[in-house]
Amino acid sequence: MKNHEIAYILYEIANMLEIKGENFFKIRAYRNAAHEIENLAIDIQKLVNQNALKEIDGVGEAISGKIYEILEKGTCRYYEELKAEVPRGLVDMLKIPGLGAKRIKVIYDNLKIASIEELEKAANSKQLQTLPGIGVKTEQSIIRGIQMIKGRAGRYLLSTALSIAQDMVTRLSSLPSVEKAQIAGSLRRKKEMVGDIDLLVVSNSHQQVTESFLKFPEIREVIAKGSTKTSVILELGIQVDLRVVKPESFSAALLHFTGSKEHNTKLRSLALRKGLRLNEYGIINLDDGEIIYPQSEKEIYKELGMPYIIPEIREDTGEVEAAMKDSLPNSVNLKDIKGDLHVHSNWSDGVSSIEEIALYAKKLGYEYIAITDHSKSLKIARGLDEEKLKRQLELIYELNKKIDGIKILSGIEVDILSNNLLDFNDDILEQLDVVVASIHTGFKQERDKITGRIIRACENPNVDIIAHPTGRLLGRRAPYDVDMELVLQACAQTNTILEINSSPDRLDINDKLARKAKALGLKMSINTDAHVAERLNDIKYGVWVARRGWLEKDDVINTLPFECLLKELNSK
Ligand code: DGT
Ligand code: CA
Ligand code: CA
Ligand code: ZN
Repeated sequence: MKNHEIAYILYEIANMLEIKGENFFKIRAYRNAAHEIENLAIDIQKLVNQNALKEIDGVGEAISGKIYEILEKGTCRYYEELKAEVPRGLVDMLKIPGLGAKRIKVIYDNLKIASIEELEKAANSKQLQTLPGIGVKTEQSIIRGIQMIKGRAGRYLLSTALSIAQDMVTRLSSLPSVEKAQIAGSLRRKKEMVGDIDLLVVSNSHQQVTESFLKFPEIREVIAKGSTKTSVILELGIQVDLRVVKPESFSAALLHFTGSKEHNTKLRSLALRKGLRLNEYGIINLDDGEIIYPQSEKEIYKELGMPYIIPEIREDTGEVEAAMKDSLPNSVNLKDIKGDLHVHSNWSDGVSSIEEIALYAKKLGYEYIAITDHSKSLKIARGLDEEKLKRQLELIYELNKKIDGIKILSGIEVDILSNNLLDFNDDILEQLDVVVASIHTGFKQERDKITGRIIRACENPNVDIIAHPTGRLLGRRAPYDVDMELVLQACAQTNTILEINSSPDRLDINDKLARKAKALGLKMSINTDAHVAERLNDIKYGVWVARRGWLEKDDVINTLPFECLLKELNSK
């Protein structure tokens, strides 16, 4: 059990106690303990081993007993009893902004409403405003609150969903009744955020697979159990749809459940024009009613008269038409990447030393790696001043003599200051191999101002790359108000490279912007912005953005061999 899993259960207990109308202090005690555990710097199991659980603020006799129980069994009796007693939907309703436990209880007691869907219907049909303590205004605010969580809830970072899904695929694959298990849906298309996890399993025994699957300990709730599909909600809130298919239908099912729906629809109407019906079981010839079971997705595309289309671009944004004309992109691959041009070391706010980073990059098979620590104004990130940067340059020079098989490029992530200027003068910047410029302050400035700051940076001949151009954090922070059309134009005019930041919560620029940038002839660099050597592995997320943006190897400068890269960086 991880700390956050234990914290989750304690929060849930607090929520259910609140719905039940229990004592305020008791509820607060559970919330406080959950909060402390969530923020603990060490693994809670270690504290237990040292018999030091009660040293956590807010953890007394009662709560520590439950933590022991949870660590041992994955859950505790108290939690299970509460879950049996309090309808799940009521706890979910607590997430609606402006709706507290008291009102939820009033609504439940009077109308027996126990889910957000029912609540939304009741609010829309004006049933809530008649209840004690709830007027027209509250009803309206409940409607807005539901809309808000609907827009946000239910979408998860690709990285989160992928690690859960891969773990499940491994366990499913090891079941004796399972021939093969595979990820489908938007997760296979590598969308930046996904609605749920779609899994496809090949087996001759649907029932055995389903039975074993439902025993997975992280399942909180079963929401549908049919003859072809089982849907569950995990403790973390994410939904998993499991479909079991017969071996002969695997490829047709994979194509179908990978989607997108729009891509499928287009393929199906194309098939019909050829006298074929395409569905999740196979391809039916409408003349003689015979069914073909294709051996691969490629065979299906071939049957429809086109080459294989990679999952990442199956969004019906022109890929089928391009395939018919045999003009699909020759998509960039992970193995094309020869280096990373945006990495932080322990000289600023990173964790790894430059040597560790270089050796890790070498292990990944890279030819080069750029060290781009923060610049002096970014105090919270321990940005480097001119003096420290000079010393770093000397160290990089030495390390390059010492380490074979990888080139370390000197660089900086120079701040684009709120006043339009860069954090370093040109005489400093021109000494570096790579200059990455980015915004870390003044996010709330007006559109013209922010756009102007970035364009000004593009105009500086020493700036090679604009990093995380929109500043968004997925699910947490909207982009700052920047006119990306103008930024793209400025990059095109000044020969400035745009970054695809691979950090899973950034993915900035996104797939759509990448495609636009390519259309303007821009070059991009897929960088990790890693702050610890292992995170150089995040590069795959950036490659997926690039593939979704129809990019080819030539559009990405860090696919170039070392000498060509230097030429490209010096060409501005
Ligand atoms: P998501 O989950 O919102 O991130 O997006 P998807 O694409 O994973 O959507 P999901 O999970 O509802 O369905 C998985 C795939 O199943 C979808 O991409 C295509 C296929 N599919 C689902 N419903 C339909 C449908 O009504 N018609 C067709 N043609 N395909 C469907
Ligand atoms: Ca899905
Ligand atoms: Ca689904
Ligand atoms: Zn950075």
